[in-house]
Amino acid sequence: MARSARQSPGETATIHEQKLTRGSGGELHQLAQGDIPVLTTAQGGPVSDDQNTLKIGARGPALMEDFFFREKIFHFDHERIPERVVHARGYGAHGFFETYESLAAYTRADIFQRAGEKTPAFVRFSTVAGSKGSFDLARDVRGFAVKLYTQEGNWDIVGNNMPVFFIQDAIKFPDMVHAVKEEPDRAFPQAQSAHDNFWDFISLTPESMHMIMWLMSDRAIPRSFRFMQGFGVHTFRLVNAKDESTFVKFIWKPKLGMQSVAWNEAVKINGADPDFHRRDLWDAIQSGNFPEWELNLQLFDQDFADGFDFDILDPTKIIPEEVLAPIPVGRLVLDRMPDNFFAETEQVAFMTQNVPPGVDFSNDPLLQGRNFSYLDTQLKRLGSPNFTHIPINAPKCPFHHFQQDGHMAMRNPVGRANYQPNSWGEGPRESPQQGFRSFADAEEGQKVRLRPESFADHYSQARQFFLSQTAPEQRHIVMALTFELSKCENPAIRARMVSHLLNVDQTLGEAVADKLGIGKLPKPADAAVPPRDDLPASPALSIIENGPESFAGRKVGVLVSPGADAGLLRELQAAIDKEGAVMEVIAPRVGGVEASDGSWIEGKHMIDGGPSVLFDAVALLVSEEGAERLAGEATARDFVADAFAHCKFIAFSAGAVPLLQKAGVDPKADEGMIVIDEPEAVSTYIESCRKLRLWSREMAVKL
Ligand code: HDE
Repeated sequence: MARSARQSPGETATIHEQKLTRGSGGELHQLAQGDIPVLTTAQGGPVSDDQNTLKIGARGPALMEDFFFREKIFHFDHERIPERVVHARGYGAHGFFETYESLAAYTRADIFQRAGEKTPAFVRFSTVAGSKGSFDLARDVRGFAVKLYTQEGNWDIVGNNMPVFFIQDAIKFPDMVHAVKEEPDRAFPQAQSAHDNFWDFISLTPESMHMIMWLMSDRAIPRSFRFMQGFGVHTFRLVNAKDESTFVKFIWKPKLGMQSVAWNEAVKINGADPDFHRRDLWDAIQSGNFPEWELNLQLFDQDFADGFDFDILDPTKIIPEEVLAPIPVGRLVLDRMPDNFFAETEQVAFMTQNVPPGVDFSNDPLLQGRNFSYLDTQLKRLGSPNFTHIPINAPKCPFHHFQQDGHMAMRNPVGRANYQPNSWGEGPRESPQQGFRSFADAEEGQKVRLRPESFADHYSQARQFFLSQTAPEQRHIVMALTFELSKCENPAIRARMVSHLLNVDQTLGEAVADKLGIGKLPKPADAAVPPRDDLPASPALSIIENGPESFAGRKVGVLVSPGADAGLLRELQAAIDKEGAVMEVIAPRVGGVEASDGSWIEGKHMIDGGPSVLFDAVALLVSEEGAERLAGEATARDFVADAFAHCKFIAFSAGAVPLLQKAGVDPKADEGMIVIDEPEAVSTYIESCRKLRLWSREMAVKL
């Protein structure tokens, strides 16, 4: 029940029938009344004045007695918890997983028993290296962590958007992370791998070469969380009711296809909207465009593993989709944002060891190490072994155990017996039938610290990845390597990296060396094993080859000026809506402009706030007069020049020509330039946009 507040000191006034009080600065504050609840302390005590501390006289010293002030400041002082040591910057959403068909033949996990079964899910996407407040479009791996609240407890698939990892053994993880994070003496660079320490470590760690190809590819600068794949990375096991095991790899595939941005674009997006990925997910979910992924399984047995070119326990290797087809087994839909970021996204605790009966681990040495790390890290971060009591981490199925007490215990066992066996007839008991049974794999051997010989080939799959990329994607890898290594001050590190690249691909190594200005090509690095014959290219590894079928989920930025053709704008809006895409208007003033027919076009952005890097395609609906005025503004010229340089499709009304010309863009440059006020032009434009980018322009613009 709402208590009525006593009035604060100070003059009160009734304006628009709301009770207001004047603070010491003369500003007005609303008072509790009617439906507005009374402000209280955390102990529930009503507060009379939230504007002034308790003092002796209006100008006197503050009093320790002011328990309300002390509680408020005390709590504020303790608002921060340690950020995650890796994956600190993340963004999450709720949703569900829907099982397509029963997988009982492979697993006894309850989640896979019934077609159509829906399981609540929470997903957190993240970057790895940057701090919590870093920008979204760092060149980095993205975390893709999925918590499935199954009827047999929480199952966490703590994956990344790349299917391989930098290292083969968990003992190297602290070194790898130290190397990529800011250098400890100077505390920079933030959220980037372009520095000496990272490349020093990498160039001394040949097992990372395959991952480096992924990290230098466009996969590391995704356009949206919604357009990236997710991978469990390690080989896991599924175990059925007969205790038979099948090896499995987990792959999430986005329904809207894959898409990344260009590096030059990423750099600018980070300035224009550091929350680009967050905002994108928020906007999509809040507007009812729920992103969706299909869970695919690569299933295989011991015979396949024995016959495969590489060790299935080696987390620096993939099984190409062309060698072993992934099978779609369900879909993940994200349909609700958390109510509170901290309570849910920040406090969510993912742990690789959270698996239900019917899912089990392999001996991948990275996975084995992770199974220790994730529990340990939650205690540090969340401060109590009772972190499972936090609603986001609590199972949604019945659970019973005897764990008790500790900091922040929200629920303890009830009754007398808090142990078992007991003769009180109280409490839960274990169940050999329903409980988790580890797959009884036979293991024997000497205790050793050894890397298996079968992990020794570090270059063949790196080469396969490079050769599987389209020409623009290969160019991007060359440019990314050149950029990153150009930031290394020590020339020896650059040369050592080139010596590895020569083992991946001679032309790649030569191109990077050339762009870095390395006059004398270094000798290729010594390889632990001789190179094998080229592996067949895998088209599944290319983003461009696996783009969307439509422009759905993408965004068009329409730049308008006073006198813009309102009819054309409506036509464009209708076509974009039909495609399932989004249109946003950019105007010289955010309030909008008067259109040709006297109607009013509202702006979503002003030009400085809506540069073209925030959109997948742009349109210029400007009158000739408007174009001439805009041509005098640097931001408007950048809008056009960037859209062109980033190979985007540009629709423009005939009046826009002066703006294009001033921006240095030839209106007839290529088929990506579409005059929009001609018949059928709107549909031609939308059709073109489905290709996302006109990569053939890239060589001309030297992106
Ligand atoms: Fe992690 N990792 N990791 N990692 N990881 C963490 O756990 C660790 C690895 C991944 O959104 C930490 O709760 C070790 C691979 C994601 O909350 C920590 C090793 C993959 C997230 C940890 C790895 C991942 C983490 C830090 C090498 C892809 C964010 C905070 C053996 C398959 C989860 C935390 C979220 C987070 C340890 C390697 C994915 C320290 C020791 C490989 C998506 O426990």
